[in-house]
Amino acid sequence: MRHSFTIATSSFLVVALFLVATGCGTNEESEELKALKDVQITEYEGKDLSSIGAFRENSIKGPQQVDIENYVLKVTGLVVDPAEYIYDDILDDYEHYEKVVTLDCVEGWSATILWEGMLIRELIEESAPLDSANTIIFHAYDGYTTSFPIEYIMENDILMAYKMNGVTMPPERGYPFQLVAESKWGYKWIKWITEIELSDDVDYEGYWERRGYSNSGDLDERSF
Ligand SMILES: Nc1nc2c(c(=O)[nH]1)N[C@H]1C(S)=C(S)[C@@H](COP(=O)(O)O)O[C@H]1N2
Ligand SMILES: [Mo]
Repeated sequence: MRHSFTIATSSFLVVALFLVATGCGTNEESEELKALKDVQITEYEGKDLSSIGAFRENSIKGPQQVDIENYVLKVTGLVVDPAEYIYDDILDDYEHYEKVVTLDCVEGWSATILWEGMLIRELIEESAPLDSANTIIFHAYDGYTTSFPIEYIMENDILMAYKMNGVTMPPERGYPFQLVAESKWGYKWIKWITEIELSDDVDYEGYWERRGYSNSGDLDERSF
């Protein structure tokens, strides 16, 4: 008995040490994020904002470092004119919008941020979707995907953000671009976007959707 107790205790210790070593359950921040805290804004039009550091980092493959010199954003699939854009095209050629929106993760935390970016529908209209396109699938640098009915993106002024709380989006948060999928659960807010694919597959399921999360991702519905 004594012997098995020792084994159970030591395996518990190994698991606990592993969790501490990998940073699980904690809210570790890089030096870069700490520095951004001093320059980001904390209030906007009377609304208190969360800190960029308030997010819990739980991306499927950890933070991605996108090499902006080689970065291209593609619009593909069921369109008349497939297109490719570099980072500066998105910042310079489209009207700039800002919005305070709250991201709610299914884990129970949320963050209210001033997002700055451009309207994705302007980009999609340029490629002229075919009539058969009814779904938009977003792809990311880490292999993550998620999708939406085309009307959600075209009719709701949905932003693709490049700034948070007045500063350029840091790598952990999705640099260069994160989708501001308002009224949807956090797993719909895809970071490190690389491709916007027009599709006719209404049943397409992204990374978390394939693992049981709701495909609509609507905040007012159950997520699982
Ligand atoms: N590319 C990519 N985007 C992603 C994720 C991811 O793992 N990879 N995680 C999603 C989830 S579950 C949430 S809650 C939000 C915010 O996650 P963060 O706190 O890790 O930034 O990003 C979403 N976008
Ligand atoms: Mo999440």
